Amino acid sequence: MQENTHTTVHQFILDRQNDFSFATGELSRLMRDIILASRIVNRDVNKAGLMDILGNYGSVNVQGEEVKKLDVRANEEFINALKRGGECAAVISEEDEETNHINTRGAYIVAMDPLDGSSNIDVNVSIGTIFSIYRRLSPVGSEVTMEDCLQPGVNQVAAGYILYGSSTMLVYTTGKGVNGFTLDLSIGEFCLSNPNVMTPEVGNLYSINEGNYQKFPEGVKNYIKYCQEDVKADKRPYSTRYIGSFVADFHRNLMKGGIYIYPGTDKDPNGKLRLIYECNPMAFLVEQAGGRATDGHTRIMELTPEKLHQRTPVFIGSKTMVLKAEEFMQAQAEQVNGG
Ligand code: AHM
Ligand code: MG
Repeated sequence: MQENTHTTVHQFILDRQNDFSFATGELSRLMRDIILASRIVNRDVNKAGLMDILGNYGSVNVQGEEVKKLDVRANEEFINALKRGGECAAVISEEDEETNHINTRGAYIVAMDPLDGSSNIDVNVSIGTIFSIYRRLSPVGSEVTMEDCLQPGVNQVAAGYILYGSSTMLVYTTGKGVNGFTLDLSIGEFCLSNPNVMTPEVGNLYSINEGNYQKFPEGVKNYIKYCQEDVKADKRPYSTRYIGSFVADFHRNLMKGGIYIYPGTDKDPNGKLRLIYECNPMAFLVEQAGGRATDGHTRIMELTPEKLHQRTPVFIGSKTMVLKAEEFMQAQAEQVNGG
């Protein structure tokens, strides 16, 4: 029989335990809990059409059982795994308005979007889970405070995503580079497939919902024009690629080189994506892979959250491309201030 020589994610974490900011094994156990829940969610995602879990939350299936939307169910799976594990003090989730207080003896705060890309869930298009881990600021054993939950992204000790795509992948960082693992269904383990991921300095993909073009700030409109110009020397015009699932769009651009933008508009100056559990974890990952993430002016990870579900504009991806988009935003700001 052929020997399986793949490194599983658990082996990888054990080997790298000293890389963790806190080498006590707690963070490894927290990762173990997240990974377990992601495998359960992966199973549900793969069988979604057969499980009465597509569609709207609140309805009742033919057996008279309550039908749970897949994102609600994923939220429960992650929270249950984190409750069982004991290392997590509280969870901030896109699915819950308030913080979930889990265990006062836990040392970590987990922020997550259990299943991002909800518009794609029912139509079999890639979706993902995004997670971010902070060490709590208040003493272990006490109640978790709002200050624990509203930490800036620079305080993250780990972050990552699970992409439920043509294969299922886990990509994460603990601040020492980015590594990617592919779920091998035959053994039920994530195995190292993409060690030391670095994103290209520049790519030729731009990802933005251009249906909103009329509402975009001038700086973004001008950057899109720049992307579309015919300049062979720097691979322009770039190609548009937009799935509408942040994890899938981010992952493709991370691997191939590109920029993802969800800008603010006059009506929604903070855009759509959430700072704590969507933008900060991706910003941590992209920076660790050599890329850049800003709100058009300021580094995402230096923004101070004021509320749990705060939104922020986001420009994220290959460094040179994000810097160029910022130049256009800066030019717009100068024009406004000058005039
Ligand atoms: P969600 O958290 O409700 O799923 O919304 C986040 C999603 C992202 O995955 C995606 O990039 C974006 O919203 C797409 O929004 P739009 O349809 O406005 O382009
Ligand atoms: Mg989301």
